[in-house]
Parts: sequence; C-alpha cells; structure tokens
Amino acid sequence: MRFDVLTLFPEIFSGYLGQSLLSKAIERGKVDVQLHDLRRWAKGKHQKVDDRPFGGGPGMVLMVEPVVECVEAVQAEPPPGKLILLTPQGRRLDQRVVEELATHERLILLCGRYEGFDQRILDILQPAEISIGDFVLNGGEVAAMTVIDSVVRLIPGFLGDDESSIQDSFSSGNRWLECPQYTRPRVFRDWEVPEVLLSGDHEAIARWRREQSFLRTRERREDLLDDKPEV
Ligand code: 6GU
Repeated sequence: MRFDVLTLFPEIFSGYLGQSLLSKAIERGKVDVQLHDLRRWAKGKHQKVDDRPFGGGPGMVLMVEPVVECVEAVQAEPPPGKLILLTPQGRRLDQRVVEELATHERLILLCGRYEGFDQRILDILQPAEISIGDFVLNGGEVAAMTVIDSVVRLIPGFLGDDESSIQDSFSSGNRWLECPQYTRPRVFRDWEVPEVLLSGDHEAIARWRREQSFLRTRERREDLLDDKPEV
C-alpha cells in the first residue's frame, strides 16, 4: 500500500518511518511512503505557501496555488489515490474509518498548518476530510502519522503470521476493550498474576478473558456495548 504525504514539514516523519515495524514493511515492499514538500511548489522568490486571511483575523492561511498544483502533480502519477485532508473539521477517525481506508491501494494525505486552508483548495480538490479527535493540533502531520499507523496494521502480513489485528479492540469482529495481560515474573512485590492464567485450562482462560473484556468495557466505555454492528 502506498501513502503520499504532502506537508511543509517532511522532516517530522523521519523518526516515525524509521521505527522497526514500519521500516521492515517498507523494506519488504508492503508499504511505500513518499513525502512531498509543499514548499517546493511555492511561487515567487519568497517561496510563500501561506498568507494573511482576507477579511482579517489571526494566523496564516495555506495558499490555493501551491497546494492544488502539488496535489495535481502527485495525483498525475498512477495508481489513482484517495485524497484525504487532515483537519479538525473532518470526519472523526475510528476503526471503521481505518478499515475503509485500508481498502484503498493508495492514500494521499494532505497536512495543513497555520489557521487552515484556502476554501478553494477544498472546492477544487474535493478531498475526504479526517480529524483524529475533538482537540486542536498544530498541524496535520501527527494526524497523518496516526492514519498511516492505524491503516498499516490492517495490511495482510504487516504484523507477521502469529499476530492478528482482527482481534484488536474496535475492529469489526471485536467492539470490546482488551483484557488485562501479564508476563513474568509471577509475583512482583506481592502482586500476583491471576491463578487462572497459570492453570493451563484453555477454556477457563478464554472465559476469564472474555469476562474481563466485558467488565472493563462496561466500566470504561459503556457506549461500546450498545454499538450497533456494521450493516
Ligand atoms: Cl487532522 N489536524 C489538526 N490540525 N488538528 C486536529 C486534527 C487534525 N485532528 C484533531 N485535531
């Protein structure tokens, strides 16, 4: 799966893309991330990509010309991608949206900065708009990484054979929160691992885990219990 990221700050992505799980997937050709520096599309000797808003007000607005021309140049290269603009005005990202995004062969992620985009960018390009939650970030870059990070988990083979994203909380098959997990040692400062996990009784363990998932979901996220299944 291919991601194109359009940003004024491509350097923000280098640490993230270098982490082991992702760099292995990139090496194995499962994921391809291309960064595009919006500033390269700036016009004039001042390399301007943003300007003051007409009508006044604080902050700067991303200019229509460099953004539209950069997107069009990236889109000219096949395969066609789904264009997504990261903005707090967008549709809220959740696992259902992530699952839908993962069906695309290519995503083009447009990151904003400053106070926003010139409205004509949206009118001309008609992107899907996505937000990662009801709070404001300094720019779309961290949100774009969130989209990439959640989508790549669903690429077959990304997690390796013995791990499965199907069991993740919020995925279509599982709307409950994860149960508690333990590893060695069996006792730490009088804190013991629940006996059932050491019992070797796989049925009892599965029952305990389902029950813990349910209790945790009821306590923390009751809203998930009456989530309607997908139609
Ligand atoms: Cl996608 N962008 C910005 N700037 N802030 C956000 C966001 C995106 N999602 C939540 N807050």
